[in-house]
Formats: sequence, C-alpha cells, structure tokens
Amino acid sequence: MSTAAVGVGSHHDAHAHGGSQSWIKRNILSTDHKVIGLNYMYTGIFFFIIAGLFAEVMRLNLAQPGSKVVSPDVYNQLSTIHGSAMIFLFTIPMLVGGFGNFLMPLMIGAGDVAFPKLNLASYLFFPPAGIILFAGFLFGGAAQAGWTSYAPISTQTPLGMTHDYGQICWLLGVILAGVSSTMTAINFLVTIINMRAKGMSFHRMPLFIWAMLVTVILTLAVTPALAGALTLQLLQIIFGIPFFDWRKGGNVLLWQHMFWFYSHPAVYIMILPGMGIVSEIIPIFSRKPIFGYKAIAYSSAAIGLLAFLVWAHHMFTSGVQSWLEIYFMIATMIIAVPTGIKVFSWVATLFEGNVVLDAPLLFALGFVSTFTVGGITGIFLASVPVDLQEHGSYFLVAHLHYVLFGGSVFAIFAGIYMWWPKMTGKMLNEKLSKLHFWLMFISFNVTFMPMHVIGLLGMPRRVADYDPQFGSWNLFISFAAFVLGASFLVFFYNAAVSLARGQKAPANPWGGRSLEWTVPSPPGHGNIAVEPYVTAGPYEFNHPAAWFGPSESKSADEAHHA
Ligand code: HEM
Ligand SMILES: [Cu+2]
Repeated sequence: MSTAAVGVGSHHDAHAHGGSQSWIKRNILSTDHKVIGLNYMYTGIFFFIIAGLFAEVMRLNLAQPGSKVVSPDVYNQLSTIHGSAMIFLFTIPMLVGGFGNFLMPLMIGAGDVAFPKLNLASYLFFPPAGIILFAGFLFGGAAQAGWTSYAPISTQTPLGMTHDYGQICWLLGVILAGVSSTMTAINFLVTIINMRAKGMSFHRMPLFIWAMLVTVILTLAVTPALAGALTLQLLQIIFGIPFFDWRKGGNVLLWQHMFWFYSHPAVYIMILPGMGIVSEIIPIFSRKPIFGYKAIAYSSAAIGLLAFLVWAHHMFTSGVQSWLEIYFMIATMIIAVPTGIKVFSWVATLFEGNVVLDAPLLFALGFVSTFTVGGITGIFLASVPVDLQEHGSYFLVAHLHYVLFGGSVFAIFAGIYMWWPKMTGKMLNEKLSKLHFWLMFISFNVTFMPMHVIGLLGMPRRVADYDPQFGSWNLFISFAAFVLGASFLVFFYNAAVSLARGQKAPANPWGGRSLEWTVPSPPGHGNIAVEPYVTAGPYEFNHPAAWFGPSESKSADEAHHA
C-alpha cells in the first residue's frame, strides 16, 4: 500500500494544499484520520460532560433521603441516559473512533485508513446518534428503562401516550451508534491487516494495535445481535409485534439474551483499547521493554474469544436454568486468567524499571489499580449465590464504575496525557496534570468505594429515594462525587492554556519507540515523509539504534527475520 509522501509540515501547513477549502471542509468533512479521530474526541467529551452533569444531578437528589430535586420519573430518565451516553456516546467512540483513528494508522506506518470516506461517514453518524438519544427529553420524557432497556418495562407505553417516544429515541440513537461503530470496525480491520509498514509482522505490532484488532473483530461479530434486538424492540413498540411479550407467545428473556450477547463483549470493547493504551505507556515510563509482549497480545485474543461465552452471567437473577448458571459462572471466572496475565506483565515491567511518574504513567497506574478492584468484585459477582444477593444493590453500581470509570476513563485520560503533545503540538502543564490525577484518583475512590458498603448493607440500585438509615453514607458519597466532577475542571483549564500558549511539543517528548513518535507533532497530512521499514518490535529499548528508516536500509537483523 503506498503511503502518501507529503512533506512533514505541521497540521496547519498540511492544509495549505487545500487552502481554498472552507473551514467546514477542512475540520468537519475532512477524510484525514487524524481530524476524524479528534472530532470523535471532541464529540465524545461533549457527551461525557452532559452525562457527567446528569450524574451530579442524581447525586444531588440522592444526597439526602426524601429530597425532591427531581421527580422519580426524571431520576429514571437521567440515570438511563447517563449510563447509555457514557457507554454508547463516550467510552466506545472515544476509544475506538477517537484513539483508534488518530493513533492506529500512525502506529502502523500507514498514510491513512483503508477507506477514508467510509471513515468520515462513520463519524457523521455519531453526533446525530447522540442528539436523537437525548431528544427523548423533548418528546414527553427520555427513556426510563435503564441502559439495559429490559422488556417488559421498556416496551410499556406511559399512561396517556400512544407510544413511548423516549424509548423510541433511545432505540434509534443506539441503532445509529451501532451503524457507526460497525463501519469503523470494517475499516480498521482492513487497515490493520493490509496496511502495516513493511517489516511490521503481527509480532512487531504495538500492543495498542493488537488490542484494536481484537476490539474491531469483537465489534463486527456482536453488533449485529444488538442491531437485531433493537429492531425487534422497535417493531414491538411501534407495531405491537409481540417478540418479547409472553402473553402473546413472545419470550421476555429473548431481549436479555440478545442484549447481553452484545453488551458483555462491549465491556471488552471498552476495556481492551484501554489496556492497549496502558501497555504503550508503562514500558516508556519504566524505560524498559514490556514484560511478556506475546503474553499480553495473546491474552487480548483470549479475552476476545471468552467474551462471547459468558453473557448470561448478567441474567442469574432473571431465572436461567441452574445447569447453565454453573457453566456461566465458571466461564466468567476463567476470563480473569488472561486479565490477570496482563496485570502481572504490567507490574513486572514496572519492577526494577527506571520509573518516571509523569501524568501518563500516573493515570495508567490509576487504571491498573482501580480496574483490578473492579475485576475482583466482578469475580465475586460471577458467583451465582453472591450475585443473587448483590445484583440489585449498590454493590453492583460500585463494581461497574470501578470497571468503566476506574478502568476505561482512567485509560482514556492516560491516553490523552500521553498523546496530547502529538495531537495538538503543544505540551500540557505537568503540575496541573498531576493535580488532576490526584484529585480524580482520590475522589473517585472516595465516591465509589463506599457504594460497596451501602450495597452490602442493603441499599438497592436504581432508586431515586431510599431508607433514611443510608442518609449519612449518601451525603458523603454525593460530596465526593461533586469533587470528582470538579477535578475535570483542572483538565479543561490545563487544556485551554496549553492550546492558547502552551510550550511547543517536540516529535518525541517521552522517548517513545513506536512509529507515531517519528513524525512531527502534530503530524502532517499523509503522516510520513519516508515509508518506514520496521526491523524490530516496538519495545526493544535494548536496541538504541533506530529500528525504522527508509526502506533501502534493510538491516542485517531484518534479513534474519525475513
Ligand atoms: C462523576 C462521575 C460519575 C458519577 C457521580 C456517577 C453516578 C452514577 C449514579 C448515581 C448512577 C445511578 C445508580 C442507580 O440509580 O442505581 C449511575 C449509573 C450508571 N453509571 Fe455512572 N457515574 C459517574 C460516571 C460514570 C462513567 C464514567 C460511566 C461509564 C463510562 C458510568 C456508567 C454508568 C452506568 C452504565 C450506569 C447504569 C447502572 C445500572 O445499570 O444500574 N458512570 N452512575
Ligand atoms: Cu458481562
């Protein structure tokens, strides 16, 4: 695949060749993977802010028993849209559409993705998906059935209405988000398989690329199940076809099976790219080759395979046959093995390394520690008797935020701090970055750790009001949640100052070894001046000699591998 060999100017020089193009053409309708990646990020962070504000309103309502900041109906709408937006409009598009788009072609030494126009189309589906999901608030109230949208709650019509328009908006929004991520997945799969630089065998791919490869295969395999489920529910709500109505011969559990056949793998769609980000950061900031490259790469593949086989662990309380429960319980516990292999490899990489505690590593360590807590409570919940007891309690809210926030969101910010210089050409203020980390890390744990306790004490999840005995716990949690929300202000301030008058970023501020660090910050249009030729793996710090370069300089090392 030929890579466009345009000069390595800055982002703005790059657009000089299209100087006559309008602002919209350059910044919104561009087919450059870097512009598209950044647009995914801006859009994702916009939805993150709204969904985060919804969470703060919920916490305000929960601060005291009996408070009426919002009605129970509105509480349900806020929590449904908070969860759905965090998953479908922030975490997945941010990691795959955002980081995947910006980094993947650069890391494999390609000029762009395989199908740049398809890539733009994928992005253009994303903002409307979000707008439609939120539009429910304008049509008599947004969806209220939780982000899992279980029938029969989701298929009921609110009193006095012909249809549940909020639920219809939810379904249409999620369908559009699914179309968008399916197109991206096809594009990335072709790009990773066909467009890697010469010499970059599978075993020389950066671990982020391995993670992305497994992620897009998962996406392609399971999103059709979700699309099917969503379409059936839409047909039931609009035309009354009783797919999930047991009174008319439907099957109410069918929704749960189809939904979780997608949504359990989606948990890995949200965590594998994060693990990839962390696998890039830890060796660079330990000044050591990664420990267990193949172990990490293959454990991503193992997680990808096992992810298909455990979905009904979400349905223990719904009445699954007991012999199936035993199977799903054991299979779920087995997934902890490849995950543990990764955690072990990261810790072994840090061990006796020259550890530099800059912001990217801090956030990566935040990821490893909090994700491990979430993983451990996940093993508790995999056990059928424990799940029967805790599934409906705040213990589950604690678990899922440790995985999704402590896991994915910490990894997203690790990635932002790591590649901000590459993406913007500017450095961030390191002191403010560290301040953001400590504020976020401490207030995250203070917010969500006590939720384990109130869950075990019996506070149910998905409630707008609760027994007064939990009052002081909830006041404490709400207070911490406001600090957590405020911690992001430090980031936005830091980002604004950096963009306005930040120090100029060099091509390789951290001493990275993968190909994106060989091009200027930000990279020019077409990415690379010379087609790279890869002669070693990406983490070989023992080989200080450059392992990439013009394709003529095929090294002796490469002759052996070829
Ligand atoms: C400031 C940060 C956050 C706070 C204070 C917060 C708070 C909450 C609250 C109060 C609920 C409702 C719990 C209930 O009524 O049972 C909730 C639900 C949920 N949150 Fe968050 N959240 C935050 C960030 C996140 C993030 C970053 C994600 C994902 C990336 C996320 C995903 C979810 C999901 C999926 C649910 C639905 C849980 C269910 O199925 O019952 N949240 N959150
Ligand atoms: Cu699951």
